[in-house]
Amino acid sequence: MNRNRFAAFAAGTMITAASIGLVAAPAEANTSSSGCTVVKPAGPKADGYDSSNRPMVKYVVDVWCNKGRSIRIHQQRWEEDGPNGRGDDYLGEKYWTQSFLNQSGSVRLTYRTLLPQTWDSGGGKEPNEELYQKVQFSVTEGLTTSAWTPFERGGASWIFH
Ligand SMILES: [Ca+2]
Ligand SMILES: [Ca+2]
Repeated sequence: MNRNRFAAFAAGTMITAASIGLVAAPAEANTSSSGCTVVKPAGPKADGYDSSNRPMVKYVVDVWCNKGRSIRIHQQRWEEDGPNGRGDDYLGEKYWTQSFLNQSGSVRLTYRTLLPQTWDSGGGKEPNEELYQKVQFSVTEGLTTSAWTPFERGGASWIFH
């Protein structure tokens, strides 16, 4: 390898290492249990308007399971008032069940709903909502069903009215 080719090789190696670092960091925040993984839940995104012109938001939960698993997912939706979760507004919950009996795979679960109007800790109407979701799950394989994982809380999205 001549000097120029080596320099190009070394630069390419460094870029690869940096890329791996960027990819690995969020993966550590995922939750895995009993052959399934749920990606750390993201904050919802603004998602257009309903037929009455009210703003909508969309929540996404990404799930991956090994073959032979059935997963039950429990989502709670909250609005942040803080600090440390005290005074946060509970907005609702949803359950999904997905089966991966014949092959491993992934699925993206979505839930679209109205942007809520909540109150801040001082009793005023919020000009923007800080929305987040918490997700836990349980996995069934054959006759065995795992305990629910602890809730994993995602980051909050600021969505303006
Ligand atoms: Ca708030
Ligand atoms: Ca609030």
